[in-house]
Amino acid sequence: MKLSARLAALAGSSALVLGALAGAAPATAAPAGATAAPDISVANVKQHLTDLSTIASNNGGNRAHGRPGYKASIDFVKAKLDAVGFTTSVQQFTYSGTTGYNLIADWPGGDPNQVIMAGSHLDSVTSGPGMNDNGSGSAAILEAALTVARSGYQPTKHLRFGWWGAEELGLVGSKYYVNNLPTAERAKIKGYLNFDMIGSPNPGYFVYDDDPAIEQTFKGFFSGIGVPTEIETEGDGRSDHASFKNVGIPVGGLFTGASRVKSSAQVSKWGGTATAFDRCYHSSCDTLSNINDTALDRNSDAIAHAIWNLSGTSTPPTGKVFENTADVSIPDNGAAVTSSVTVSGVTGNAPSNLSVGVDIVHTYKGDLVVDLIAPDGSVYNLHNRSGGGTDNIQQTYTVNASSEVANGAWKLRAQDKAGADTGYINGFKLTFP
Ligand code: DTR
Ligand code: ZN
Ligand code: ZN
Repeated sequence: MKLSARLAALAGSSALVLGALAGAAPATAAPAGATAAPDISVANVKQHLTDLSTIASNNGGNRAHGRPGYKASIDFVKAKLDAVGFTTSVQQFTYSGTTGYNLIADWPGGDPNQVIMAGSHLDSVTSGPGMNDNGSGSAAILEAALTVARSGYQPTKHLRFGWWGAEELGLVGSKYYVNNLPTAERAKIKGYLNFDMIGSPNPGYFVYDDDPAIEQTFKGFFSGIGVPTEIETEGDGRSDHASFKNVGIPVGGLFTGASRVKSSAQVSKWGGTATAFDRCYHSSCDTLSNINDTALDRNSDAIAHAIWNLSGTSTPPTGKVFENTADVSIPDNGAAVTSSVTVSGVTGNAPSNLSVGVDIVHTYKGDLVVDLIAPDGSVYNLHNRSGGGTDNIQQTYTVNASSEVANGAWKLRAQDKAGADTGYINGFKLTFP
């Protein structure tokens, strides 16, 4: 059953209340009160790792900054995301005379003023293919992103993913991204989650202790599966989360250890041996055989848990909310229908970030044209037949309605322009921030 986030706005309620995600039972129990995220297929994560390993083998044995294997890695990840509907962009930068690349991927929808971002560096060192460092993090967030698309997840907050270049040379790519992000855009990022080495062969389970809410989200997941964790103490400044933390963005992340030696107490806690967490750190032996599948699986599921729980909730709108939850049937391949709300008590014009909550239940969103109609008849197109056979349109749009007088009758208009699939308007909500 397809997962779908439901705008379960209660009639008359001024708060945007999200129902829990309905759908596939998670492979692991979510902590009480948490949203159950889908299980991440570790087989799929391993397949992405195998593909990255092949890229390294075909390009001189590594995926390092400035080498062909790195750009081939970027192209590989980008193609996967483009194929499932992400909005991707490749950001170029120059370091030590060679071109570097960051890949940014946005999942359409969600509140653009509240962004949850997950990132991993995609580059390796020159000595090897970099499977644990950091194919593991890159492959895990790639599979998390593909699972978002596959499940049709429509979070309240906006989801963004990043794959960084030249981390091994000093967090170069992530610093470039943050430094070139306007201050107003930085402020929208409510959390950055970093995953760098999450499949170490002799693993520990370390959680970054930066932002308390993010830390607790990860800790809650691991306690839910009975795996003890420790705070990552050497992390400060050691990976791309530092670039975000340095500009005041809340950060968190996971780590399974590098060249440091696992203590006997940690062996008692996690198993393994009192040797390095990853004896192949920055070495040619950081290959596919240098991955612990259980650690990779647990951390991949922890990533999904954090993404779903940090993006599926929203601080209720503080402004005025106008809502119509009456069902309006949409005739198959027929005339347009409308659901309307009458706005009153709002002085002046509507805002440039008018929040338009659309909840349409339909079996083929590609049939639909959906518009917002202002009181004076101005038309703002929200959806124009994209999405193919995916079910439902359940998302929040942000419309620049600043040229419209706020008070009056606003309409949500829907028209089905192709045969065979049917549906109805389930809810229409305007929020004036
Ligand atoms: N700097 C990372 C590896 C690394 C070392 N310590 C930590 C702590 C937290 C995250 C990552 C790391 C690299 O070599 O890519
Ligand atoms: Zn490294
Ligand atoms: Zn790394």
